[in-house]
Amino acid sequence: MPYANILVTKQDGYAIVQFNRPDVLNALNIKLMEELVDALEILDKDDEVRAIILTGNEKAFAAGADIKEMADATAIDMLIRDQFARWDRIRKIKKPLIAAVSGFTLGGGCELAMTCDIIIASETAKFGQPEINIGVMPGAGGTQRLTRAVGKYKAMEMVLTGKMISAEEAVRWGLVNKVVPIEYFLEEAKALAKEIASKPPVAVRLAKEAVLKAFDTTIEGGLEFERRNFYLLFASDDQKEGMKAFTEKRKAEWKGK
Ligand code: DAK
Repeated sequence: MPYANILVTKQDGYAIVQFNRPDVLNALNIKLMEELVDALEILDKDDEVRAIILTGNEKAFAAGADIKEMADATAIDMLIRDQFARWDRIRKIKKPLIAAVSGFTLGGGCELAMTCDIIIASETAKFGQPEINIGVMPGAGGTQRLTRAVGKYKAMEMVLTGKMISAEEAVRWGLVNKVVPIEYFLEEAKALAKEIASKPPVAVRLAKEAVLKAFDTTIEGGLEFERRNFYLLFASDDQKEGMKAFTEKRKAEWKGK
């Protein structure tokens, strides 16, 4: 896949998408976001890929949307360009997304990490929504996903002061799954991706969908949705195989059907 701003690799049943604008701390410009969404949609349909890791480098996951690119825009330019509309397509990706973050994870970078399903951080990761310092506010989920992750008071402090929090605070506040030494953050994410890739793909897909449903429904509606997905899995070959393998005391062989 010939991309200029990201690098895409595949191995062991998962893919890694690495942001590749190191000179500007992986600032997310229009081109990078176009490439990212394109790659994710292709990988989402690729049967060899059962989980996707998004990562940057040791210094930055991403320091936010590219400020220089939008600095002179008027509201009408923003409306007509509608460059941010493609961000919505990332939350429609059906395969599990794992963010492996290190260094600056700010603004749109933090929001992109929060769009993922699991976040693994290096000890050096710094999270923040600093948009307030440049006269704007979070626009890709920072006020919503951050609030659901860390609660109203901490989200309010981060959004209104723009201050960064450390990886250690982030894990304590429930914003990340795990913090590991810098040399292991990608390895840890790969191990997780490999483990998820070894699970029955249809069940993984419906389970992700049901967990995400919890963010936009009542408990009643969510439980109903969960139950339907649970029942639906009894139409899969993998459910028959999984339960048969259990009773026969052997390892299941998944077909992904
Ligand atoms: N945009 C463009 N360039 C950036 C950048 C950014 N966000 N962040 C860093 N850079 C560039 C710097 O300009 C510098 O480039 P040169 O000067 O060398 O050409 C290079 O990266 C290295 O940065 P620094 O020299 O500043 O490095 P330091 O270590 O001194 O400082 C820093 C690191 C991360 C603290 C600092 O660079 C910084 O404060 N960066 C800006 C962080 C920020 O404000 N991020 C939020 C941006 S607004 C939406 C979707 C998304 C968004 C909005 C709406 N919708 C779906 C509607 C997102 C908005 C944002 O993210």
